[in-house]
Amino acid sequence: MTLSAQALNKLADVVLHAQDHAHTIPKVTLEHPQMSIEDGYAVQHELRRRRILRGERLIGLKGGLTSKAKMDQMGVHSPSFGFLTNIMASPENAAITFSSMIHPRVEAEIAFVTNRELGGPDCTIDEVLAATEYVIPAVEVIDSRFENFKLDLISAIADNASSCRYVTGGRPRGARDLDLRTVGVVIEKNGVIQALGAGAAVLNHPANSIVMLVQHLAKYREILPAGSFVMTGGITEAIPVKAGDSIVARFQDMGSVSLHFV
Ligand code: 0L1
Ligand code: MG
Repeated sequence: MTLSAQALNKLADVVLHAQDHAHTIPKVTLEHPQMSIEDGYAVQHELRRRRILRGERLIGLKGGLTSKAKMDQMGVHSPSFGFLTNIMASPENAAITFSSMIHPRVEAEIAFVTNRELGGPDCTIDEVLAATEYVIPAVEVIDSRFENFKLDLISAIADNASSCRYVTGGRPRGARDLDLRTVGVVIEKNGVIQALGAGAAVLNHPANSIVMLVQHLAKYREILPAGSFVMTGGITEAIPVKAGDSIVARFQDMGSVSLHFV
């Protein structure tokens, strides 16, 4: 860690204010170029602590930047992790208020719900699949608080991996009833296909995103508890949206997720 407790708290103030009031801020690494990834997570952990203190419930975790398309789009080379609270959840067919966000983008993801604790640095894909109650289609709405969505890995981590909203839908399926690598996904905006891909775009297998998350948690002596909801990361690049746009993400053999922006 390179940041003092005082600097870390000040950054948490600034980022949380930007998240709450939907305004942009400069990348946190501009003021603190020496910041490390650990510092980024320290800011994120402070955001989580404050959100829970003010009454939000922790619903789950997410892997971000887990596909080559996303890494290329954002110019970074490794995944990030973030947290999800109840105020970020929106129901299927939700009308999402565009003015509560800055420059949102949507991405189609496969989410997992676990039924057994996962922990340790040696977690495997097989252990993740064996500990999965079901997988379910999801759309994440990300909204970087950084100007022009220009970010670096450390800044994105400090901004809770751009978390903003998420919607689940379609049909829950057993993780071993599908080949999650070849599950196809098509994402449409206003009836026009914007991007398509398959589950393997996420680290060769979406369950690998959870393996990496569990390894990440192990560094902080944390585990992924039974009953966790985890979004594994966008299968394609993220699609920009504006007020009036309707999104449908169609998942092969898993149904679809719809939402629109008002
Ligand atoms: O869910 C994501 O992939 C977001 C990671 C953070 C970077 C970004 O805003 O794309
Ligand atoms: Mg995502």
